[in-house]
Amino acid sequence: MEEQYGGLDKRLRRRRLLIFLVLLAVVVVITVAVVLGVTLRPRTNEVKATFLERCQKFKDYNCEKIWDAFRQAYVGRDSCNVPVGAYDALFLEAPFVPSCNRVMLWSKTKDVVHAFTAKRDCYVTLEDTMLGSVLDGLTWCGKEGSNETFTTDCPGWTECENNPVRSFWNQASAGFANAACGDVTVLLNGSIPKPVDPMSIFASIEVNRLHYNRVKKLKVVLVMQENPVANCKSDSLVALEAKLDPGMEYNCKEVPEAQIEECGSDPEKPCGSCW
Ligand code: JS2
Repeated sequence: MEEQYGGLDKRLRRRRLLIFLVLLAVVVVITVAVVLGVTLRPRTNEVKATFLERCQKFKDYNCEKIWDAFRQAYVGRDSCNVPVGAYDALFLEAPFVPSCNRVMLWSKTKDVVHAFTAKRDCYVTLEDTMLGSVLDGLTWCGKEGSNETFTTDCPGWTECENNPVRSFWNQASAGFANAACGDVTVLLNGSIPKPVDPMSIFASIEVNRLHYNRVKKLKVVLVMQENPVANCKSDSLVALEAKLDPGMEYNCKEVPEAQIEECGSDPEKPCGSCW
């Protein structure tokens, strides 16, 4: 008799364990589905809201029209098949305004540059222009068969050449450099062995577009922190000077980062005295 109950008890325990495992599996599947649904869901509204909010800070732009010109570059496309030319309509809708003696380029110095231009309006970086501003820090892509904008599951910068973010910044940097005239300033990083990295946007795209018929001088500010590893005589800087159009003036100054920060914070000081 006892064995019979013991067997019944065992079957009962086994059945309860089975029900528990099935319920646990259902909970796990639902949780994974919800997490994937949230992370991979389209974010059109979020990206569009940020885009329009930032765009509206600039006068005389039809922001809705610019958003439409922007999205048509990548929506519905394989996000490794968005070449720089996909953004042509966008840059026609919002071309860069020529800027003389105010263009500031940078490479591996984004934080110090934007901390400076946030306080002083004597220079303009790409990210201070309308198009550079609306997309600064954002990630976006489309998917074949979808009309939406995604911000997750997009290709990284090096994953494929023709991804939406990389093609935008490459095309924007080219357009911004083409609109430069007079003196151009570039802030480079003295804490790295090669302040002019040939693979960088500055070296591979922007420098090639500084032509003597518009740009008369390139001023390099080599930002020096504690224990710098480069100086104005470093190979990559000598090579930079050699690359410039004949006739274009060049100078390079090694400037402590603290001096740039301090000068940027003092509105009494003319920008030109900061280096
Ligand atoms: C801005 C982004 C993002 O002269 C500068 C700027 O004009 C920039 O557009 O290109 C130059 C800097 O690029 P570079 O020389 O490759 O230096 P880096 O420090 O390695 O570049 C950081 C990334 C520049 C392109 N870029 N620019 N805002 O949100 C942004 N995302 C990327 N990838």
